[in-house]
Amino acid sequence: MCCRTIAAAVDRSALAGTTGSAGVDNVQGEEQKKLDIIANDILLEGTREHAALAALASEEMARISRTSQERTAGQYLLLFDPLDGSSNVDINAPVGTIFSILRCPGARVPATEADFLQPGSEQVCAGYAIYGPATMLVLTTGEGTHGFTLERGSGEFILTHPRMSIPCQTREFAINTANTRHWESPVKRYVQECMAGTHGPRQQDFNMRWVAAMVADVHRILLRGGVFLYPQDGREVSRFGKLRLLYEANPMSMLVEQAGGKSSTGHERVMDIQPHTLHQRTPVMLGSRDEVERLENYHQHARRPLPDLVDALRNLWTEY
Ligand code: FDP
Repeated sequence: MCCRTIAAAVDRSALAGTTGSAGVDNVQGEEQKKLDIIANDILLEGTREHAALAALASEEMARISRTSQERTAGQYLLLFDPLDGSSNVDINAPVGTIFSILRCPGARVPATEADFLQPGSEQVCAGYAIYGPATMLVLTTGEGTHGFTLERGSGEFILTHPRMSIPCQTREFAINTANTRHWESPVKRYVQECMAGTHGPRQQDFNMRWVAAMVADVHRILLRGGVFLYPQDGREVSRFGKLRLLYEANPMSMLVEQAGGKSSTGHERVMDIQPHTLHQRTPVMLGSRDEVERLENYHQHARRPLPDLVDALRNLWTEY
């Protein structure tokens, strides 16, 4: 219901004058778009009265918001990124809503922020809506990942992509290569080897895609495979990665794992991370299993000093 309303708001944005910046920053110090705020309000409005929910958390809100059920102890906690990739709105490119549902531990009354700090493996449901040429809802409750397409006439989501499955192997990767100089050596090595194509160690040509909306990049991977990387890097802002653990990385990781893929920070499974703060960031590498395992391998390898030297020599060799 909320996703249908957000889809309509995105659809009308150029006509309604709701593209562009709202002129304020969110809790993470990032510029808020008008539609970030609109989508957040739609979700708050549409879920606040839900009997099953104890509290909500959003990328756009510094603190959690308790629902009207706080006294009757709703059983679940809802987390969301109301409009992922929102800079795409201004150019009529895909954006989405990402969400995650957790059990409220012991159905405490009222729920607290600490109740939200659960590892991704505790999620009972995860999903996203993508607002592209068609609006789709992609969901998992732990029994596979399934895609539903909005039929605009009836307003119903019809199951069109049952049991989505990510092939183990791929020749497509997604990363913002403008950040190459900031990456750590295992990520540099991985991307350089992909770019070296048939003459490099991978002995095959790779393709690169970057929509700059995680929801769209992950959607492509669920449909045809690939690997998506937003690693930590040398910049202060992404020292611990860019993506938010609780309402971006965890739900996407559950969807990917339920489709047979893998999701890692390079060092550990994303869904095993014990969160410490609501808006915590994490590095993410997810998608086709063989590629994510290769990345983990490179990270493990890079921890030892000698392979680090080998990497440095390899980088020099590739650069000159
Ligand atoms: P955005 O900031 O536009 O919301 O959530 C963060 C995110 O988008 C992802 O959806 C996207 O993959 C990434 O950031 C884009 O990052 P770059 O600006 O580095 O391209």
